[in-house]
Amino acid sequence: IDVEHVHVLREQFVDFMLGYKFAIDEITTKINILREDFNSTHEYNPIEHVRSRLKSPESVLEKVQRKNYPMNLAAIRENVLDIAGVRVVCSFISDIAAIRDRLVGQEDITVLEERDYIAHRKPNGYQSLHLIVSIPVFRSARTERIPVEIQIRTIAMDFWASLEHKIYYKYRGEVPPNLRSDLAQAAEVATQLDEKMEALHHQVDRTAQVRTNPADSLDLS
Ligand code: 0O2
Repeated sequence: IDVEHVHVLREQFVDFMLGYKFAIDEITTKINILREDFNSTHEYNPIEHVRSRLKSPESVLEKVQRKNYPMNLAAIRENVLDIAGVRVVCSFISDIAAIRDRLVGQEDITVLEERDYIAHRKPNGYQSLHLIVSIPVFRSARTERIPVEIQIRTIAMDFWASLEHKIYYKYRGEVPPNLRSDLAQAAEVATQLDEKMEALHHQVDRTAQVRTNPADSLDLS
């Protein structure tokens, strides 16, 4: 391989990664629109915060090697589906489905994969709803469909996951059994907190309805 060829490959890779950055921009805009619209029409904000990350070129290439995928851009596009990642942190469990449904229902979004680690919690206690979607990105010379991994979870699930992530890295994946069982217990507590908060949330909602419209509440009872 000569120097010129390496230069071309590098440019192609930089351009390839740029598509993922644009896909993150598109999804983030969609989520911000949902957030603002919810706020305006329901006076309610189901989204606490949104984070996004673009996988570094090193970790994309590391994953391709680790998983033995062919080393070309088409194969990377097809196989490495978490290059673009967006995490939506919601206040309550019911917000997760509300956000999911409103994203999945948009006609330019195609769901490639969905993993519900809330209905089916991972053995270590991890909970989150994972969607892999693809979205068109309109570039100056062409349109590309780019996959984006969207993780939707509550604040409690996010709190748990960020601590577990730190512990996992600290022990390089070999978490001692006592810590593992403490983490599983903490996940259970997080679920209980989520359920309690959800119940409280509904209670507050009902009280607010009675206050603003006492006649309606009489009809309901
Ligand atoms: P980062 O730094 O967040 O990107 P694969 O991605 O193919 O290796 P798989 O099984 O296809 O794995 O994906 P999965 O498990 O549906 O989701 C992968 C991502 O979800 C992870 O990305 C984490 O962000 C999150 N995740 C999954 N399981 C756990 C877990 O047990 N604990 C925590 N804290 N996060 C988890 P990365 O690439 O690992 O990390």
